[in-house]
Amino acid sequence: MFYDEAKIYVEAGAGGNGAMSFRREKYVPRGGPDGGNGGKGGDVYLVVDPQMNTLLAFRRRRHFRAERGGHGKGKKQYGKQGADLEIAVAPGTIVRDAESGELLADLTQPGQPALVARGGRRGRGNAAFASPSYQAPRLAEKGEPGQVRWLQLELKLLADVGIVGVPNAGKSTLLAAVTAAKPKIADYPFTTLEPNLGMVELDDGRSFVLVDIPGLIEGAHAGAGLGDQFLRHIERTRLLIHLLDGLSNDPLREFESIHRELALFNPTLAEKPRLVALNKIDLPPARAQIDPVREQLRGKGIDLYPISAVSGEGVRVLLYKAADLLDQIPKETPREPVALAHREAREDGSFRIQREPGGYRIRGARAERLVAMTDFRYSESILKLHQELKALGVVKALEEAGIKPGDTVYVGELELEWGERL
Ligand SMILES: Nc1nc2c(ncn2[C@@H]2O[C@H](COP(=O)(O)OP(=O)(O)OP(=O)(O)O)[C@@H](O)[C@H]2O)c(=O)[nH]1
Ligand SMILES: [Mg+2]
Repeated sequence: MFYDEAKIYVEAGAGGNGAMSFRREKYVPRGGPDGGNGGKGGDVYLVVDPQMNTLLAFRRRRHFRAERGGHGKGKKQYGKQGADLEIAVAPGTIVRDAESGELLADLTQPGQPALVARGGRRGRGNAAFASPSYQAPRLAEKGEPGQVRWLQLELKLLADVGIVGVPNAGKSTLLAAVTAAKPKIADYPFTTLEPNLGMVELDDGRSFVLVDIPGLIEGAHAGAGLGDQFLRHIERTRLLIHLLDGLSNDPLREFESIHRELALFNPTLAEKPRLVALNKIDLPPARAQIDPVREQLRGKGIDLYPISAVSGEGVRVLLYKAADLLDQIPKETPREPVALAHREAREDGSFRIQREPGGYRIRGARAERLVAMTDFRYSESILKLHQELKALGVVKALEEAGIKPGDTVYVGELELEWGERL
């Protein structure tokens, strides 16, 4: 099981309904309208929590709802605003709309919130509609439904250094030797089934995050072995340690085939700065390979770092070299979160009319919102909706499409019967 992808459902709170109410007082024969507005629905945000490093939490909980706004009441009492909901995600989480695939946010910085579902607008109470020429409005709006969507979360682990190599090279042994991570280690290939992360802390105070991924073999990009599904975990690392198995018959051939697999997955991986280490030099057959392998790599302009992950020989030199290189390679500058606010605030009045069996469907953000906010208990609300749809051009478009009284009009989740006034 891999926990670096998750699909979650987010639902912002609906706006509270406005109230329809008239003042009742002793000795005042006709009180004015005093129905208060509803409260705005709560928004849903994703926020980076630096403590988290997986999306594991979303296997236990997938559905998230922000609070709805309170309903307005008489005596001009406003409904309370629905509380926003913040969902904690690990740094490096990429958020997409699951349906459209649209990138919504790329969350790297702690505390950086991304709005992913907008709470519904408040419904206005009848007091809000009162004017000198309209002194006793008998209508109120319903709150707008909150935005609802499925999100696809993807976590690219933010490691600085990735260890790559054939199965059994000793990658996990090296990770375990230099960090507090406790990966599974065994003398058979494909011991590691998912990436392990650990923090290296050098005694000069420098530190970096190391990730060990499952072993690669020739053809990994086409699915051989465990395939290339883990390579995305090292796409954002700044440096690779390519670990060669000192007990292999031909470490250099393996070096080249792994390098090809990296390039086939993503050419930038093959271009990443890297250190090449030959492991297991505590064993004589491995030690005997140092000179020939070093010689062959030198021909390619590559230095070799002989190490033993078990005895520790050469490891310190390798880690210091890695830290020195990292000092020169800038960290990926965190990108700004994709701003959603302005894009969604711009709700234009465009719409389409579609023929459906037995009626017509209106598609368009504003038209759908106006209908969703109409409280059909009040005939004045229906009249107001009619005027609004007329102003948008919807009524004319329906008539041109040939609508007749009695036909059904579908808008969002509602079905309306086209009548005298609508
Ligand atoms: N003698 C010796 N054995 C080592 C050394 N490093 C790893 N090994 C052994 O090599 C075997 C494989 O080690 P792992 O760390 O599991 O190898 P890996 O590269 O993570 O393997 P996969 O996860 O399967 O890709 C284990 O039996 C280790 O004990 C070393 O420096 N010296
Ligand atoms: Mg391993």
